[in-house]
Amino acid sequence: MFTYLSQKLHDIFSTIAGQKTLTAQNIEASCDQVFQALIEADVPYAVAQSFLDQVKKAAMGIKVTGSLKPGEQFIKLVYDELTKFLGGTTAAFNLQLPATVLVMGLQGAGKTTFLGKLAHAQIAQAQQKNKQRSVLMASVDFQRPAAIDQLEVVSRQAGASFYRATTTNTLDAVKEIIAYRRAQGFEILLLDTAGRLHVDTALLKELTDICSLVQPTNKILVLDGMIGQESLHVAQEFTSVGFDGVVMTKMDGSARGGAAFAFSYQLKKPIFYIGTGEKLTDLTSFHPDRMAQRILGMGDLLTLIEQAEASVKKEEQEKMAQRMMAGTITLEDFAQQLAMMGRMGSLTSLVQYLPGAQKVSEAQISQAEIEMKQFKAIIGSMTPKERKYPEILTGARKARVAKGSGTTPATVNQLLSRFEQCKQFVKLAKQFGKGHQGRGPWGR
Ligand SMILES: Nc1nc2c(ncn2[C@@H]2O[C@H](COP(=O)(O)OP(=O)(O)OP(=O)(O)O)[C@@H](O)[C@H]2O)c(=O)[nH]1
Ligand SMILES: [Mg+2]
Repeated sequence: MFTYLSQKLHDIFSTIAGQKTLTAQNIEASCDQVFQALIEADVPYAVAQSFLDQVKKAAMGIKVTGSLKPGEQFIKLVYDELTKFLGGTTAAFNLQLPATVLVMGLQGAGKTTFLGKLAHAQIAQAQQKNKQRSVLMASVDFQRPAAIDQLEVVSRQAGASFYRATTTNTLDAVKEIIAYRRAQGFEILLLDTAGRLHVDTALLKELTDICSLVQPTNKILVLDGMIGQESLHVAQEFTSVGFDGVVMTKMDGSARGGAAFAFSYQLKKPIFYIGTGEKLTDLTSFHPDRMAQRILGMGDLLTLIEQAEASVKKEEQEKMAQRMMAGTITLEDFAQQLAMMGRMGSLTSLVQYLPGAQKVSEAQISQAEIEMKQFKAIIGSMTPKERKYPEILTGARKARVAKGSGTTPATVNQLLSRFEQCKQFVKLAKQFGKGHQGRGPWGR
C-alpha cells in the first residue's frame, strides 16, 4: 500500500545512508526530496510540511553515536518520527468480551466485507488457543435490498452465526437483534449498518440513534482507501457520531497511502486495520512502528513473524530469535530458516514483507524459489563443521559440496554471500529495533 512512497524513500535514503558526515545542507536536501515524495504519494501538503518540520527539528539535535553511520542515524531519526506520526507504537484495537462492534461508513466502503474478516479473525484466533468464540452477525442495512443477504453469505463463509430481524424499521430491528443476542448469549455481536453515497444528516442521525440503543463497545469507521485524501474529509464528518478508530480498505489497489499516512495526525484517532483484498483473510493489523519500517524499506519483520507463528513451532522460533538477537546466526540457522519459509507458504506471499521488496519482480521471485531449493541442497551436502565454520570452505571443499548437491561452485559462493548479507541485515535490524518498546524486530 505504501509501495510508491517506500520506493521513493528507498532511493533517497540509499544516497544519504553512506554519507560520512551529516551537514545542514545534506539534511535539508534529503528533507526536500522526502517532501516531494510525500506529496506525490497523495499526502496533504500541510501534513507533509508538519512531518518535515518535526524531522528537521529532531535532526538538529542529532548526535552521532554508537555503531550507526551518520546517514543511518538520520534514517533512524526519520523512522522514529514516522512511527510517532503514524500513531505511536500501540496496537490499538482491543476487543473485550462481551463485545458489540458497530461499523459505519459510506456506501461501498467495505463495511460488510470487513465484518466478515473480523469475524473470521476472531474465530481463528480463538481456535489457535483451542477455544470457541460465539460470534453473531446482524445487519440493519435496509438501504440496499440485497445488503442483508450479502451479510448472511459473509457470515456463513466466516463461520459465524447470523440473525435476520423480522422488521425493516431500523430501530425496531436493532432492539430485536439486541434481544436475540442476549437470549442466545453471544460473546460478540457484529452489527452492520447502511451506507449512503454521501454523508447526510439522515445517516448521522440514524447512526447516533442506533448507537444510543446498542451502546457499542467498539465503533469503527470504515473508509475506502481508494478515494485518497477525500477519506480524511469523510472521517471528519463522522466525528459527530463518534468512532474509536478506522479501517482503511482496498489498500491493495492503486491507493498511494497518503491518507493513511496523514490519518492519525489529522484525526487523532488510530487506524486499526488495513483491508488488502476481497478475501476473508485479507486483513492486516496496522502497527505504526512496523508500518514505518515497511515504508522505509526495512521490511515488516514482525508481521512476517506473526504469520510464521501459525505454521512454525514456537520453541523452534524462539531459539532462532535468540540467536538472531545475539548476532550469532550460523549457516545451520540459515538452512532452518529456509525450511521454515518452505512451511510458511510460497515466497510470493512472503516477499512483500521483506526489506527492499518493492523492487522484486515475479521473475525474481521464481528465481529465488529455485535458489531456495538449491541452497537447501547445498547446506545439506556440507559437513557439520563446514556449516558451523563456513570460512573453512576451500575451493576443493566447495567443489565437493557443489557435486553433492547437484549445483555448481558458483551457486555455493552465491549462497555464502547471501548468508553474509543476511547477517548484515540482522545486525542493522537489531539496531533499528532498539528504539521502540525495548525489543528488536525479532523479539516479542
Ligand atoms: N480489493 C479490495 N476490495 C474490497 C476490500 N474491502 C471490500 N472490498 C470490495 O468492495 C466492495 C464493497 O464492499 P462491501 O463490504 O459490500 O461495502 P459496504 O460498505 O458494506 O457497502 P454498502 O453495504 O453498500 O454500504 C465489494 O466488492 C468488496 O469485495 C479490500 O480491502 N480490497
Ligand atoms: Mg454493506
